[in-house]
Amino acid sequence: MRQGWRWYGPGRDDVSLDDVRQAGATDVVTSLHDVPIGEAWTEAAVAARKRLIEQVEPGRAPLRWSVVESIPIPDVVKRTGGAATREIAAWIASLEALAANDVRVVCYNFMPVVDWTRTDLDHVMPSGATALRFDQERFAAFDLHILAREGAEADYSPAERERARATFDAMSEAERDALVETIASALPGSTTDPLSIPAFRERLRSYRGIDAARLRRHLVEFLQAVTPAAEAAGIRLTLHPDDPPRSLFGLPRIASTEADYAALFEAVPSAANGMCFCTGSLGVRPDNDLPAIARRFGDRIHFVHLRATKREPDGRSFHEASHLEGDVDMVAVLHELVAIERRRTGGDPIVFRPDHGHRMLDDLAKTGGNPGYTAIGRLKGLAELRGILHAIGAPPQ
Ligand code: DNO
Repeated sequence: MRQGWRWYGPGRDDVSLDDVRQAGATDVVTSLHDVPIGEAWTEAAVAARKRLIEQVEPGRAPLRWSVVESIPIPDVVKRTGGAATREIAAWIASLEALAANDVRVVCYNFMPVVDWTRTDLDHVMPSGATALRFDQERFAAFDLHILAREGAEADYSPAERERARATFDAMSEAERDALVETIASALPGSTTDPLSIPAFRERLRSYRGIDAARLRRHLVEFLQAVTPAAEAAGIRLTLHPDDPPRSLFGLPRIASTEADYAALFEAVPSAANGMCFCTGSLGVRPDNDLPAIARRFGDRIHFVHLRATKREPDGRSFHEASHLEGDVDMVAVLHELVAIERRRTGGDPIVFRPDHGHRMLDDLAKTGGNPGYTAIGRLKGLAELRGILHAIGAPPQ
Protein backbone atom coordinates (compact mmCIF):
# COMPACT_ATOMS: atom_id res chain seq x y z
CA MET A 1 0.00 0.00 0.00
CA ARG A 2 1.10 3.58 -0.46
CA GLN A 3 0.95 6.21 2.23
CA GLY A 4 -1.21 9.17 1.33
CA TRP A 5 -1.82 12.48 3.07
CA ARG A 6 -4.62 14.92 2.50
CA TRP A 7 -3.35 18.38 1.75
CA TYR A 8 -5.70 21.30 1.16
CA GLY A 9 -3.42 23.25 -1.14
CA PRO A 10 -1.65 26.61 -1.02
CA GLY A 11 -3.10 29.05 1.49
CA ARG A 12 -5.55 26.47 2.82
CA ASP A 13 -3.35 24.24 4.92
CA ASP A 14 -1.09 24.90 7.89
CA VAL A 15 0.70 21.62 7.17
CA SER A 16 3.51 22.02 4.64
CA LEU A 17 4.63 19.57 1.99
CA ASP A 18 7.84 19.07 3.98
CA ASP A 19 5.66 18.14 6.99
CA VAL A 20 4.01 15.56 4.73
CA ARG A 21 7.42 14.15 3.83
CA GLN A 22 8.47 14.06 7.47
CA ALA A 23 5.32 12.12 8.35
CA GLY A 24 6.54 9.52 5.86
CA ALA A 25 3.82 9.93 3.25
CA THR A 26 4.61 9.61 -0.43
CA ASP A 27 1.27 10.38 -2.05
CA VAL A 28 -0.68 13.61 -1.85
CA VAL A 29 -4.46 13.59 -1.85
CA THR A 30 -5.92 16.94 -2.82
CA SER A 31 -8.43 18.87 -4.87
CA LEU A 32 -8.64 22.21 -6.61
CA HIS A 33 -10.58 23.61 -3.66
CA ASP A 34 -10.54 27.10 -5.14
CA VAL A 35 -12.61 26.13 -8.19
CA PRO A 36 -16.33 26.74 -7.52
CA ILE A 37 -18.54 23.64 -7.29
CA GLY A 38 -19.81 22.72 -10.74
CA GLU A 39 -17.10 24.47 -12.74
CA ALA A 40 -14.88 22.37 -15.01
CA TRP A 41 -11.22 22.02 -14.04
CA THR A 42 -8.77 22.98 -16.74
CA GLU A 43 -5.71 21.04 -17.81
CA ALA A 44 -3.57 24.09 -16.99
CA ALA A 45 -4.92 24.43 -13.45
CA VAL A 46 -4.36 20.74 -12.76
CA ALA A 47 -0.86 20.93 -14.24
CA ALA A 48 0.03 23.92 -12.05
CA ARG A 49 -1.12 22.13 -8.88
CA LYS A 50 0.75 19.01 -9.90
CA ARG A 51 3.93 21.00 -10.44
CA LEU A 52 3.58 22.60 -7.05
CA ILE A 53 3.37 19.19 -5.40
CA GLU A 54 5.79 17.22 -7.48
CA GLN A 55 8.58 19.60 -8.53
CA VAL A 56 11.04 19.87 -5.71
CA GLU A 57 14.59 20.95 -5.18
CA PRO A 58 17.20 18.21 -5.54
CA GLY A 59 17.66 16.14 -2.41
CA ARG A 60 14.04 16.31 -1.26
CA ALA A 61 11.97 13.12 -1.24
CA PRO A 62 9.54 13.09 -4.17
CA LEU A 63 5.80 13.37 -3.62
CA ARG A 64 3.17 12.48 -6.16
CA TRP A 65 -0.37 13.71 -6.55
CA SER A 66 -2.15 10.42 -6.96
CA VAL A 67 -5.69 10.92 -5.68
CA VAL A 68 -8.24 13.69 -6.10
CA GLU A 69 -10.48 14.19 -3.10
CA SER A 70 -12.95 15.37 -4.27
CA ILE A 71 -14.51 16.65 -7.44
CA PRO A 72 -17.71 17.94 -5.85
CA ILE A 73 -20.99 16.85 -7.36
CA PRO A 74 -23.32 19.84 -7.70
CA ASP A 75 -26.58 19.69 -5.86
CA VAL A 76 -28.61 19.73 -9.07
CA VAL A 77 -27.11 16.35 -10.06
CA LYS A 78 -28.30 14.84 -6.79
CA ARG A 79 -31.75 16.33 -7.29
CA THR A 80 -32.21 15.63 -10.98
CA GLY A 81 -29.73 12.92 -11.99
CA GLY A 82 -28.98 12.55 -15.70
CA ALA A 83 -31.01 15.66 -16.53
CA ALA A 84 -28.18 17.84 -15.15
CA THR A 85 -26.34 17.58 -18.46
CA ARG A 86 -24.31 20.77 -18.18
CA GLU A 87 -22.94 19.90 -14.73
CA ILE A 88 -22.20 16.33 -15.76
CA ALA A 89 -20.31 17.57 -18.84
CA ALA A 90 -18.23 19.83 -16.60
CA TRP A 91 -17.47 16.89 -14.29
CA ILE A 92 -16.31 14.85 -17.27
CA ALA A 93 -14.14 17.75 -18.47
CA SER A 94 -12.48 17.76 -15.04
CA LEU A 95 -11.76 14.04 -15.38
CA GLU A 96 -10.18 14.66 -18.75
CA ALA A 97 -8.03 17.47 -17.36
CA LEU A 98 -6.81 15.08 -14.66
CA ALA A 99 -6.11 12.24 -17.06
CA ALA A 100 -4.09 14.61 -19.24
CA ASN A 101 -1.90 15.11 -16.16
CA ASP A 102 -1.83 11.44 -15.20
CA VAL A 103 -3.90 11.78 -11.99
CA ARG A 104 -6.16 8.76 -12.11
CA VAL A 105 -8.06 8.14 -8.88
CA VAL A 106 -11.00 10.41 -8.05
CA CYS A 107 -12.98 10.39 -4.81
CA TYR A 108 -16.49 11.85 -4.58
CA ASN A 109 -19.60 11.49 -2.49
CA PHE A 110 -23.33 11.68 -3.07
CA MET A 111 -24.65 13.06 0.22
CA PRO A 112 -27.43 15.59 -0.28
CA VAL A 113 -27.20 19.06 1.33
CA VAL A 114 -24.45 18.25 3.86
CA ASP A 115 -21.14 16.46 3.45
CA TRP A 116 -19.45 14.98 6.57
CA THR A 117 -21.10 16.17 9.75
CA ARG A 118 -19.90 16.62 13.32
CA THR A 119 -21.22 18.60 16.30
CA ASP A 120 -17.93 19.09 18.19
CA LEU A 121 -14.55 19.87 16.70
CA ASP A 122 -12.57 19.82 19.94
CA HIS A 123 -14.02 17.21 22.24
CA VAL A 124 -11.52 16.76 25.06
CA MET A 125 -10.19 13.23 25.40
CA PRO A 126 -8.83 11.78 28.67
CA SER A 127 -5.28 12.55 27.47
CA GLY A 128 -6.05 16.24 26.96
CA ALA A 129 -5.89 15.87 23.18
CA THR A 130 -9.09 16.82 21.35
CA ALA A 131 -11.14 14.82 18.87
CA LEU A 132 -13.98 15.33 16.43
CA ARG A 133 -17.30 14.10 17.77
CA PHE A 134 -20.88 13.60 16.70
CA ASP A 135 -23.14 14.08 19.70
CA GLN A 136 -26.68 12.99 18.94
CA GLU A 137 -28.19 15.32 21.55
CA ARG A 138 -26.46 18.39 20.19
CA PHE A 139 -27.39 17.32 16.69
CA ALA A 140 -31.05 16.96 17.72
CA ALA A 141 -30.88 20.35 19.48
CA PHE A 142 -29.70 21.89 16.21
CA ASP A 143 -32.28 20.08 14.10
CA LEU A 144 -35.25 20.79 16.39
CA HIS A 145 -34.45 24.20 17.84
CA ILE A 146 -32.02 26.05 15.59
CA LEU A 147 -32.87 24.77 12.15
CA ALA A 148 -36.43 24.11 13.42
CA ARG A 149 -36.89 21.75 10.50
CA GLU A 150 -40.45 21.06 9.48
CA GLY A 151 -41.46 17.58 10.58
CA ALA A 152 -38.26 17.01 12.56
CA GLU A 153 -40.19 15.95 15.70
CA ALA A 154 -41.22 12.73 14.00
CA ASP A 155 -37.56 11.64 13.80
CA TYR A 156 -37.05 11.71 17.58
CA SER A 157 -38.69 9.88 20.47
CA PRO A 158 -40.30 11.94 23.27
CA ALA A 159 -37.29 11.21 25.51
CA GLU A 160 -34.85 12.33 22.78
CA ARG A 161 -36.88 15.49 22.24
CA GLU A 162 -36.74 16.25 25.92
CA ARG A 163 -32.98 15.79 26.06
CA ALA A 164 -32.53 17.93 22.96
CA ARG A 165 -34.57 20.72 24.57
CA ALA A 166 -32.48 20.56 27.75
CA THR A 167 -29.27 20.57 25.70
CA PHE A 168 -30.46 23.57 23.69
CA ASP A 169 -31.56 25.49 26.79
CA ALA A 170 -28.19 24.93 28.44
CA MET A 171 -26.25 26.36 25.50
CA SER A 172 -25.07 29.97 25.43
CA GLU A 173 -25.59 32.12 22.33
CA ALA A 174 -21.94 31.67 21.47
CA GLU A 175 -22.24 27.90 21.74
CA ARG A 176 -25.29 27.92 19.50
CA ASP A 177 -23.46 30.02 16.93
CA ALA A 178 -20.53 27.63 17.05
CA LEU A 179 -22.84 24.68 16.49
CA VAL A 180 -24.37 26.39 13.45
CA GLU A 181 -20.89 27.09 12.17
CA THR A 182 -19.88 23.45 12.65
CA ILE A 183 -22.94 21.86 11.08
CA ALA A 184 -24.19 24.29 8.45
CA SER A 185 -21.09 26.08 7.31
CA ALA A 186 -19.42 23.03 5.81
CA LEU A 187 -16.29 21.42 7.23
CA PRO A 188 -13.01 21.64 5.30
CA GLY A 189 -12.97 19.74 2.08
CA SER A 190 -16.75 19.66 2.02
CA THR A 191 -18.32 19.22 -1.32
CA THR A 192 -21.48 21.06 -0.39
CA ASP A 193 -22.04 24.80 -0.11
CA PRO A 194 -21.85 26.55 3.27
CA LEU A 195 -25.43 27.50 4.10
CA SER A 196 -27.10 30.10 6.29
CA ILE A 197 -30.02 28.73 8.29
CA PRO A 198 -32.67 30.11 5.87
CA ALA A 199 -30.72 28.75 2.90
CA PHE A 200 -30.40 25.42 4.66
CA ARG A 201 -34.21 25.24 5.05
CA GLU A 202 -34.67 26.16 1.43
CA ARG A 203 -32.20 23.49 0.32
CA LEU A 204 -34.01 20.89 2.38
CA ARG A 205 -37.31 21.91 0.81
CA SER A 206 -35.82 21.37 -2.63
CA TYR A 207 -35.40 17.67 -1.73
CA ARG A 208 -39.09 17.13 -1.03
CA GLY A 209 -40.23 13.95 -2.72
CA ILE A 210 -36.70 12.60 -3.21
CA ASP A 211 -36.52 9.31 -1.36
CA ALA A 212 -33.66 6.81 -1.27
CA ALA A 213 -34.83 4.99 -4.40
CA ARG A 214 -34.92 8.21 -6.37
CA LEU A 215 -31.57 9.46 -5.08
CA ARG A 216 -30.05 6.09 -5.99
CA ARG A 217 -31.55 6.38 -9.46
CA HIS A 218 -29.91 9.78 -9.83
CA LEU A 219 -26.55 8.42 -8.77
CA VAL A 220 -26.90 5.54 -11.22
CA GLU A 221 -27.76 7.98 -14.03
CA PHE A 222 -24.76 10.09 -13.09
CA LEU A 223 -22.47 7.05 -13.11
CA GLN A 224 -23.89 5.80 -16.40
CA ALA A 225 -22.99 9.18 -17.86
CA VAL A 226 -19.49 9.55 -16.39
CA THR A 227 -18.08 6.02 -16.25
CA PRO A 228 -17.54 5.67 -20.03
CA ALA A 229 -15.42 8.83 -19.95
CA ALA A 230 -13.60 7.64 -16.81
CA GLU A 231 -12.86 4.29 -18.45
CA ALA A 232 -11.59 5.98 -21.59
CA ALA A 233 -9.35 8.20 -19.45
CA GLY A 234 -8.11 5.31 -17.30
CA ILE A 235 -9.60 6.93 -14.19
CA ARG A 236 -11.11 5.03 -11.28
CA LEU A 237 -13.92 6.74 -9.43
CA THR A 238 -14.29 6.05 -5.73
CA LEU A 239 -17.54 6.77 -3.93
CA HIS A 240 -16.96 7.83 -0.33
CA PRO A 241 -19.45 6.43 2.20
CA ASP A 242 -21.98 8.65 3.93
CA ASP A 243 -20.63 10.20 7.09
CA PRO A 244 -22.32 9.35 9.39
CA PRO A 245 -23.80 6.39 7.52
CA ARG A 246 -27.46 7.12 8.11
CA SER A 247 -30.11 9.63 7.19
CA LEU A 248 -29.72 13.16 8.60
CA PHE A 249 -32.37 15.89 8.42
CA GLY A 250 -34.84 13.45 6.91
CA LEU A 251 -32.69 13.23 3.76
CA PRO A 252 -32.00 9.94 2.01
CA ARG A 253 -28.48 8.53 2.05
CA ILE A 254 -27.49 5.70 -0.20
CA ALA A 255 -23.83 4.84 0.45
CA SER A 256 -24.01 3.69 4.05
CA THR A 257 -24.04 -0.11 3.96
CA GLU A 258 -22.72 -3.15 2.14
CA ALA A 259 -26.13 -3.54 0.47
CA ASP A 260 -25.98 0.08 -0.78
CA TYR A 261 -22.65 -0.49 -2.51
CA ALA A 262 -23.74 -3.89 -3.86
CA ALA A 263 -26.77 -2.25 -5.50
CA LEU A 264 -24.59 0.42 -7.13
CA PHE A 265 -22.03 -2.02 -8.47
CA GLU A 266 -24.81 -4.18 -9.85
CA ALA A 267 -26.54 -1.24 -11.51
CA VAL A 268 -23.31 0.16 -13.01
CA PRO A 269 -20.82 -2.69 -13.49
CA SER A 270 -18.20 -0.50 -15.19
CA ALA A 271 -14.74 -1.13 -13.75
CA ALA A 272 -14.46 2.63 -13.25
CA ASN A 273 -17.25 2.47 -10.65
CA GLY A 274 -15.27 2.01 -7.46
CA MET A 275 -15.28 2.67 -3.76
CA CYS A 276 -13.34 4.75 -1.28
CA PHE A 277 -13.16 2.37 1.66
CA CYS A 278 -13.49 4.66 4.68
CA THR A 279 -13.29 2.65 7.89
CA GLY A 280 -14.28 5.58 10.10
CA SER A 281 -17.51 6.33 8.24
CA LEU A 282 -18.63 2.76 7.65
CA GLY A 283 -17.48 1.74 11.13
CA VAL A 284 -20.09 3.92 12.84
CA ARG A 285 -22.66 1.22 12.04
CA PRO A 286 -22.23 -1.97 14.03
CA ASP A 287 -23.90 -3.91 11.19
CA ASN A 288 -21.08 -2.96 8.78
CA ASP A 289 -18.55 -5.81 8.98
CA LEU A 290 -15.50 -3.99 7.64
CA PRO A 291 -13.18 -6.91 6.78
CA ALA A 292 -16.12 -8.66 5.08
CA ILE A 293 -16.99 -5.56 3.06
CA ALA A 294 -13.36 -5.19 1.98
CA ARG A 295 -13.26 -8.86 0.98
CA ARG A 296 -16.47 -8.63 -1.00
CA PHE A 297 -15.69 -5.43 -2.88
CA GLY A 298 -11.92 -5.84 -3.13
CA ASP A 299 -11.84 -5.27 -6.88
CA ARG A 300 -13.68 -2.00 -6.43
CA ILE A 301 -11.49 -0.48 -3.72
CA HIS A 302 -9.07 2.06 -5.17
CA PHE A 303 -8.59 4.42 -2.27
CA VAL A 304 -8.75 3.96 1.50
CA HIS A 305 -9.34 6.21 4.52
CA LEU A 306 -8.12 4.66 7.75
CA ARG A 307 -9.44 5.93 11.07
CA ALA A 308 -11.37 4.41 13.93
CA THR A 309 -14.61 5.83 15.24
CA LYS A 310 -15.85 4.83 18.67
CA ARG A 311 -19.57 4.40 19.14
CA GLU A 312 -20.91 5.82 22.40
CA PRO A 313 -23.43 4.10 24.70
CA ASP A 314 -26.52 5.84 23.24
CA GLY A 315 -25.81 4.01 19.97
CA ARG A 316 -26.05 7.23 17.91
CA SER A 317 -23.19 9.41 19.12
CA PHE A 318 -19.58 8.67 18.27
CA HIS A 319 -16.16 10.26 18.45
CA GLU A 320 -12.94 9.73 16.61
CA ALA A 321 -10.68 7.55 18.71
CA SER A 322 -6.95 7.05 18.09
CA HIS A 323 -6.44 5.14 14.87
CA LEU A 324 -6.04 1.76 16.57
CA GLU A 325 -8.40 2.27 19.48
CA GLY A 326 -11.93 2.65 18.17
CA ASP A 327 -14.45 0.07 16.99
CA VAL A 328 -12.45 -0.72 13.84
CA ASP A 329 -10.29 -3.85 13.80
CA MET A 330 -7.48 -2.15 11.90
CA VAL A 331 -5.23 -5.20 11.77
CA ALA A 332 -7.98 -7.33 10.21
CA VAL A 333 -8.82 -4.56 7.75
CA LEU A 334 -5.19 -4.13 6.66
CA HIS A 335 -4.82 -7.90 6.23
CA GLU A 336 -7.75 -7.82 3.79
CA LEU A 337 -6.49 -4.78 1.92
CA VAL A 338 -3.01 -6.21 1.51
CA ALA A 339 -4.51 -9.49 0.24
CA ILE A 340 -6.59 -7.52 -2.29
CA GLU A 341 -3.53 -5.65 -3.47
CA ARG A 342 -1.50 -8.82 -3.87
CA ARG A 343 -4.21 -10.37 -6.04
CA ARG A 344 -4.05 -7.46 -8.44
CA THR A 345 -2.10 -7.75 -11.62
CA GLY A 346 1.22 -6.08 -11.14
CA GLY A 347 0.39 -5.64 -7.44
CA ASP A 348 -1.08 -2.22 -8.33
CA PRO A 349 -0.76 -0.45 -4.95
CA ILE A 350 -3.72 1.10 -3.18
CA VAL A 351 -3.23 4.54 -1.65
CA PHE A 352 -4.51 4.93 1.90
CA ARG A 353 -4.40 7.98 4.06
CA PRO A 354 -4.57 8.35 7.82
CA ASP A 355 -7.90 10.07 8.15
CA HIS A 356 -8.66 12.62 10.89
CA GLY A 357 -6.21 12.88 13.74
CA HIS A 358 -6.49 14.29 17.22
CA ARG A 359 -5.35 17.79 18.01
CA MET A 360 -2.42 17.10 20.31
CA LEU A 361 1.01 18.30 21.47
CA ASP A 362 2.08 21.43 19.57
CA ASP A 363 -1.06 21.37 17.45
CA LEU A 364 -3.03 22.34 20.57
CA ALA A 365 -1.25 25.69 20.61
CA LYS A 366 -2.13 26.47 17.00
CA THR A 367 -5.26 28.36 16.13
CA GLY A 368 -7.23 27.66 12.99
CA GLY A 369 -6.11 24.83 10.81
CA ASN A 370 -8.46 22.30 9.31
CA PRO A 371 -10.46 20.38 11.94
CA GLY A 372 -9.40 16.75 11.98
CA TYR A 373 -6.46 17.47 9.70
CA THR A 374 -3.78 18.25 12.25
CA ALA A 375 -0.13 17.48 11.50
CA ILE A 376 0.76 15.62 14.67
CA GLY A 377 -2.46 13.66 15.23
CA ARG A 378 -2.34 12.31 11.69
CA LEU A 379 1.39 11.70 11.87
CA LYS A 380 0.75 9.50 14.92
CA GLY A 381 -2.03 7.67 13.08
CA LEU A 382 0.12 7.13 10.02
CA ALA A 383 3.02 5.85 12.12
CA GLU A 384 0.75 3.33 13.83
CA LEU A 385 -0.73 2.15 10.55
CA ARG A 386 2.72 1.87 9.00
CA GLY A 387 3.73 -0.26 11.98
CA ILE A 388 0.90 -2.69 11.28
CA LEU A 389 1.92 -2.93 7.63
CA HIS A 390 5.48 -3.78 8.59
CA ALA A 391 4.30 -6.32 11.17
CA ILE A 392 2.09 -8.14 8.69
CA GLY A 393 4.93 -8.34 6.18
CA ALA A 394 3.62 -5.70 3.80
CA PRO A 395 5.69 -2.54 4.33
CA PRO A 396 4.38 0.45 2.40
CA GLN A 397 5.67 0.71 -1.16
C1 DNO B 1 -13.83 14.30 5.60
C2 DNO B 1 -13.82 13.63 4.33
C3 DNO B 1 -14.92 14.10 3.38
C4 DNO B 1 -14.71 13.43 2.06
C5 DNO B 1 -15.79 13.64 1.05
C6 DNO B 1 -15.54 12.77 -0.14
O1 DNO B 1 -12.89 14.31 6.32
O2 DNO B 1 -13.83 12.27 4.47
O3 DNO B 1 -14.85 15.48 3.22
O4 DNO B 1 -13.56 13.96 1.48
O5 DNO B 1 -17.02 13.35 1.60
O6 DNO B 1 -16.14 13.32 -1.26
